[in-house]
Amino acid sequence: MTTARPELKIDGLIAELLALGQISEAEPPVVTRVVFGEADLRARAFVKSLCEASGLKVREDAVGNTFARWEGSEPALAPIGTGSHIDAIPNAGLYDGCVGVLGGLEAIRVLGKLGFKPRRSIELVIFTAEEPTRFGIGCLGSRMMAGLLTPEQALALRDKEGRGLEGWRAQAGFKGPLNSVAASRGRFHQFVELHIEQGPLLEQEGTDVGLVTHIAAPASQRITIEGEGGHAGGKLMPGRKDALTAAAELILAVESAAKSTGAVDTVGTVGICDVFPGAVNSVPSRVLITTDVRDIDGARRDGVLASLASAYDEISARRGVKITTELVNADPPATCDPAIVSALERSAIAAGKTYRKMVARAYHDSSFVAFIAPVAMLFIPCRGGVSHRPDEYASPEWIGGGVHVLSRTLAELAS
Ligand code: HGY
Ligand code: MN
Ligand code: MN
Repeated sequence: MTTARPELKIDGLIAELLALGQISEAEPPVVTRVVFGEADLRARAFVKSLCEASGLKVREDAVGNTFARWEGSEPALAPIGTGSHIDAIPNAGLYDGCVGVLGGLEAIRVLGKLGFKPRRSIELVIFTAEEPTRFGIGCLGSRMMAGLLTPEQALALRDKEGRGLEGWRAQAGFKGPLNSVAASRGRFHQFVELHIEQGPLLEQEGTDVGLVTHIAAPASQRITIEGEGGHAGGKLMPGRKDALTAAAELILAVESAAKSTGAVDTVGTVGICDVFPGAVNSVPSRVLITTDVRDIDGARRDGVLASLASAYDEISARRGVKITTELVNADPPATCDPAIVSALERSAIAAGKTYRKMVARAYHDSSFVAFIAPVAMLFIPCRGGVSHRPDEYASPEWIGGGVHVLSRTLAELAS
């Protein structure tokens, strides 16, 4: 593999990222792209056209996971995988996931220009629904590939309007039996995901890239609180069973339980709070909240969930409200493969990039690919550590550094 490398010109990549960012359900620069929605389908078509224009063979599976393959000289060997997602939560930015997909494509194009010929095929993957927005569970496509979500479980998923996966995927044009999505161990020989850090460390330290060693363990719940409701004027305070003030105690319990472990790696968030009937002069009778509790230590995270369960029981008894919890997912932390992390380290050194080992606090598709292949992640800085906001930003220099290290790593792994 020649070490000389044309100064990585990634103007094309930046233009592609900006163009992809314009494909949104919201007014740019706000990016909202919920799986199987019109913007998601346009974004998929755009990225697929870039892959085909780069000579990659594109295919999609029954749930829309998309594979763009650069055939190697030994096509029977398990491929090297890279990629991420292009769906985006409401009010998001244009770099989360997309840097890993378009940056992965650019890394492949750079290798092609250098005359590299892969022995193992290289597959760029766009995973379906990394974000939980539509169906409430994250990493739908990679989770199904890993066999951690069965077709039956997937078909039982519903969106807020009660519409299921079957209708959405059919409308998006994805056919075929869902049991064809699950892949066996060894589907990829190795898998590397490029992603923005979604945290402040790399920028604060002025470090070019992060080599991820562990990916945090996410758990999410849907919790319904049912009280009595009633007239805001006529229903006196004594004996009220207000679902929203009870929910407020649950929300604060999530915050204090996450803080109480004393470990900075434990985080707890309530991101959704739907109030019924939602009238100014009606005592809330029902509230739905979602909790998201994470830690890089799975047992510590589970300890938080257990302590919250008893807090909910206490609130329910004291306030006379019914609290129903539904566990959506409780995934283990993922460990990155040391051999791939070492390859990333060699590439960073060869590319003259500073690096540090670190944990991933967001979850990623690699968390689930880890069940069917050795994985590792390569982080680049993002401004202020900001993500899941329209002002999310990664500079061309940061992106170029990530693509440079990724391209060297793919070349090493695919040789
Ligand atoms: O929530 C996450 O960690 C990811 O961005 N979906
Ligand atoms: Mn995200
Ligand atoms: Mn992401």
